Amino acid sequence: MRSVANRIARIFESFKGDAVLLYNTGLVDSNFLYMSGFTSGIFENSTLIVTRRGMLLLTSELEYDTARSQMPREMTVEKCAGGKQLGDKLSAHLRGKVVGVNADFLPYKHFINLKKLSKAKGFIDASAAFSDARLIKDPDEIGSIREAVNIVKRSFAEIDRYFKEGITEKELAAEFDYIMRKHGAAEPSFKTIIAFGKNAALPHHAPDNTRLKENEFVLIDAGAKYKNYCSDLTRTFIFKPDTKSEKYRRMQDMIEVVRKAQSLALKAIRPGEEGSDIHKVAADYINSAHNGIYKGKFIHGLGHSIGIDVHDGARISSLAKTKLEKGMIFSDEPGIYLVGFGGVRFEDDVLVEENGGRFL
Ligand SMILES: [Mn+2]
Repeated sequence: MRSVANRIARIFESFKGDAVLLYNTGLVDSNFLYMSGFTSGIFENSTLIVTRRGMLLLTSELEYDTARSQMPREMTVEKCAGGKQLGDKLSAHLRGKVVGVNADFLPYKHFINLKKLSKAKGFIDASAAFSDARLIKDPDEIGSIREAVNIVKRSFAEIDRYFKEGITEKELAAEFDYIMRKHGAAEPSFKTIIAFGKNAALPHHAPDNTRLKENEFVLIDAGAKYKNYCSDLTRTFIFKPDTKSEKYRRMQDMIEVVRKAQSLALKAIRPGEEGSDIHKVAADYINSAHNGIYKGKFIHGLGHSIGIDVHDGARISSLAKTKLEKGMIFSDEPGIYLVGFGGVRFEDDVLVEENGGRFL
């Protein structure tokens, strides 16, 4: 469990306060998962106090044993019923201190309550210290994301047996989610996108009752969660291609151009590169292909960092400034979208290594 000690050290390299207070509401703060490493339990309304010396978890009796069975060496667990008891424990540890909170997550109402209970000297936003630390993955995290990627790849390899005329996008999405779970996913890392035909021109299309027809795109954008970590991959298939049709030739060409853009971007990735330059490699290729017939049809950023959250803090786009470093994991997902016709996207997750990028 050395990784937990490293995480504490990394947080306090940039965060200059005395302690960080992470409070789960009905939802779980992903920084709570990052620090605890817990993969079982719900831990709603639980409180984690992180200091340079270690962590104190205050949780209900309900989850005390679940916490004890998973706690890293750096953690102490105490039962806490909330209310006055929470106030007593918080003020015992935080009175007069400078305390960090995760402003990306903690709702204002809860913040006001914690402020009153803790009697801290002051509060500062510690969210950047966490998002910066989380950008660089340690070997445990890389292993979990690699498995989350493999679950989706194995699912892509099986899903085509469900491609049949008349199946709806919703039905295919249900099959895909079931297959991912059979392969070990704790859950999908986001709502699976399935888009047939023209719907594939909408990057965030929600599966509906559209039915599959011959010689049409099947775009699947899906991710799995494994030990709290996400993957995010996209494949575009053509169902029962009519290889002599003009439509097929157009669809196939879009696939080839996107595939090539994706691999050119991958080859450009290495530590020290600027993310927006990597985006430009893919965008320039798509915009100039066949004298510009797809110019302006790649309508989103090339990628985003992936971790406990599927969009884990940083982006690769024409606008974002993100200096690539060893240990970062980003999606590489160019696309071409022709409204009224259809769209193509391919997405893989790239680990930035010493010598360049590598698909997980
Ligand atoms: Mn993505």
